[in-house]
Amino acid sequence: METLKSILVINGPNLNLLGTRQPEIYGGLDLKSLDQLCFKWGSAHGYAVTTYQSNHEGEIIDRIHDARGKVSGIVLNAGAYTHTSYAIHDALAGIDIPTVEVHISNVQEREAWIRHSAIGPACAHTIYGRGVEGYKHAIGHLATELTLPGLTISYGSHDDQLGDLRTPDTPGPHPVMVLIHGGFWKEHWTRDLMGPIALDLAYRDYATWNIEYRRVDGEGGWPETFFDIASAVDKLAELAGDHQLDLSDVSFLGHSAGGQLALWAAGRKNLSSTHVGADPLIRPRRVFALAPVSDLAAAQAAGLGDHAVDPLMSGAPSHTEIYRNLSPIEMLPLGVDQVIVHGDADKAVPLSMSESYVRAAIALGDTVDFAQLTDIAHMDLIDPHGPAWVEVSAAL
Ligand code: CA2
Repeated sequence: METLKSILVINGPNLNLLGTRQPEIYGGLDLKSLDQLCFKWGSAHGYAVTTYQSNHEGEIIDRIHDARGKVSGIVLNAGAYTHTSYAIHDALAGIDIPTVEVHISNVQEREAWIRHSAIGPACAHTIYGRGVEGYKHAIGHLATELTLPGLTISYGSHDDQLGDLRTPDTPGPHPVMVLIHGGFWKEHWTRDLMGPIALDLAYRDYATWNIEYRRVDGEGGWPETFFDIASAVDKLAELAGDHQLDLSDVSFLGHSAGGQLALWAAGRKNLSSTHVGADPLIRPRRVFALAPVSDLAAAQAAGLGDHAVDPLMSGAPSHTEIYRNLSPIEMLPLGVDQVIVHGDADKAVPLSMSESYVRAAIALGDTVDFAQLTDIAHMDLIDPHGPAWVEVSAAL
C-alpha cells in the first residue's frame, strides 16, 4: 500500500498545441482543459494530480528525476520523444515510479516510426488510440494498481492469454466476478478498462478475474477470441483452491463487445461448430451485460464499431451457423439469469439492441432484469465514479 496519493501527468513536445490543429487526429480539446479533466479524474480516485508540459527532452528528464519520493505514479505522453528518446527511457528505468505511457492517437495504425516506442519497455502499461479519455484510463489504472495490485496469471502461452486475479482481504471463499472488457474486440482496448470496477468489487467482497484475450487486429478474431474467453473462464477451476474462490457463485460481467463475450460464454454448450472445444467447466450463476453487442448480425449490418464485426467473423466458414452459435440473440434461451444494463445516450451500441434482445430472451423463457438508464452513455457504465454507477452497482 502506498502512502503518497499523487499522480504526475507529463505531456511532451507539441502537446501545448492540442486543440489548435489536427483535431481529426488529436481531438478539439486544448491542453488546459485536458489538465482540468486530469485533476477531476485523479480526485475521483482520491489522487492529487499535478500536470507538466515541456517541449524539451532535458526538462522532461529533470521533471521525472524530481518526481522521486514525491509522486506515486506518472502518466506520460512523451510526444515524438516517445519514438526516439532512450534518455527518457533511462530516466524512467532509473526511478521506481510506475508509469503509464499514453498516446491520444492510434499509434499502431500510423507510420512505422510512430509504431515504435523507445520508452515503452520502461513503462508499466501503454494506452493509445482512445483520444484524451486515455489519460482517464491511465489514471484509473494507476489508482487501481497502487491500491490493490492484481495477481497476473496466464491461462495460455500467448501474451494476451492472461488475467488479473484480485481477492479481498476478508476470509474466503469469495464469490467471483469474471470481468470481460469491451472495445469492439480491438487491440487498443485492454483490461485496464475494468480495473476500477475490480477495485470497487473488492470492497464489496468479490474476487475478480479481469481477463485479457486475443483481439482482432492482433492474433484474435474467430475462433481465437472465443477460445480465449472459454479457456480464461475455465482456468478458475484450477485457481479456486489456492485462492479461496467460491465456484458455486461465479458471475460474468462484460461491457460492450465484452458483454457479447460474457453472454456467449454463459450460454455456450459444447459447440464443435464454434471450434472452441470442450464442455465448459464453469457455469455462471448470473451474467451481467452492460451495453452488450448482443446481436452480431445486426451489429455487422449497422457497421457498429467502424465495421468491427467484419474482422471478428472473417475466419468463419459459414456465417449462418457461426452466428447462431456465437451471437447471443441467436443462442437464446441461454438458461442463465441475466441482467442487462443500457443507457439511452449510448452512441456506440444502440439501446434498441438490448430492447430487442431482452424481449426475445424473455419470450423464450430466460429470466432477465433490464435496467434502461436515462442520459447515460456507453463508457459511463464502467466508471465507478460516474453517473451510472449507483444504478449499475445496484443491479450487481
Ligand atoms: O498520439 C499521441 O498522443 C502522440 O504521442 C502525439 C505526439 C506524436 O508525435 C506521437 O507520435 C503520438 C505529438 C503530437 C502533437 O502534435 C500536435 C500537433 C498539432 C495539434 C496538436 C498536437
